[in-house]
Amino acid sequence: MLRQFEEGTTLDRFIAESEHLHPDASGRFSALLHQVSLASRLVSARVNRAGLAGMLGATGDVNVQGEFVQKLDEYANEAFKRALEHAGCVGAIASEEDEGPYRVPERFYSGRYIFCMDPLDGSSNIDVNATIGTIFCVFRRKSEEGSPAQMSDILRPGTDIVAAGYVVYGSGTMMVLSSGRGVHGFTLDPYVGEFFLSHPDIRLDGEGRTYSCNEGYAGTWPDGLRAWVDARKGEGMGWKSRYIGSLVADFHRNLLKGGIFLYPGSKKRPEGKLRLLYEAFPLAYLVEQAGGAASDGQRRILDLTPSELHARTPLYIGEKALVEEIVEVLSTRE
Ligand code: P6P
Repeated sequence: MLRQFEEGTTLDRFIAESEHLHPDASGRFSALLHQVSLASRLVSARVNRAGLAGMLGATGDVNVQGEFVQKLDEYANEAFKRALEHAGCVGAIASEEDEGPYRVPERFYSGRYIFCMDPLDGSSNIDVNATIGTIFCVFRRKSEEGSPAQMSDILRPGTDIVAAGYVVYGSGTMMVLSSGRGVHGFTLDPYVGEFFLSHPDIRLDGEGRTYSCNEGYAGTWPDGLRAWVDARKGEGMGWKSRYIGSLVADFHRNLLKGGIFLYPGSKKRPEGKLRLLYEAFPLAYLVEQAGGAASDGQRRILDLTPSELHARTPLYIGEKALVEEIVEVLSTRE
């Protein structure tokens, strides 16, 4: 579909053309994407002024994760919830920042979609001006729209995802999105306030030679994984190590340039650190749409179902052949 588009197509046009592909479309999904675009532009403007607007630093609160809430975390969480709740398209929003699901208030229509998000991933990097981002995925609810959304609408297998994306707030702001027909990147022109198609049909070509992991924890990894990473450091192996410590930034680099991102579990924390519902799921959906793979070390990420809203998972994601190599290594570890 997008091949008809010259680069420079707007996100709005992409949304409209996507809707035309679904004859029975009600426009609710388009409304959801428009509101995500609005919230992303609000957060982008705030992130880019954070230093000046006194938005750096912590609020003094601690969130459900036990992490210090950064002012921008809170702002982003509110921006996406306010933008979505009245649009008649979502029934509930599951957010990293909230203990439980945010059900749409009764004064608004409880729509047909469930929106799961990490509103501002990587926020521990805010004060050092490192790239951060919003990560999200969308389910179509199983319960009757118009009624209060249920937990069973939210705790679903990743294979039920109907769309996913992220917004990376870096040197520029870019939204990377898929609703099942490939992965497409839209770059924000802050002077126009519009996202323009800059990266149509992003594909992983299997040539990546970058591994991305926090080697400070190598002592806690499964032995086989440590050996795999060490083997890539050999003279003339042609591998690079890149790790920003912001999942959305590390993933975005690997999606555009190839490679693999590794966040293993450890003996102390076998489930790892990253969240399944609103970090691993969205990126796994995107990477598979781009021809890559995502595993928890044994199982395909999208085949998993979260046991609770903030369930964690180990994450190995990127070039398909590299993920398969890692899974093989981990399956034969002593
Ligand atoms: P570590 C950021 O805090 C985050 O949640 C992800 O964005 C990132 O990939 C990970 O944690 C970094 O964790 O343990 O390497 O600092």
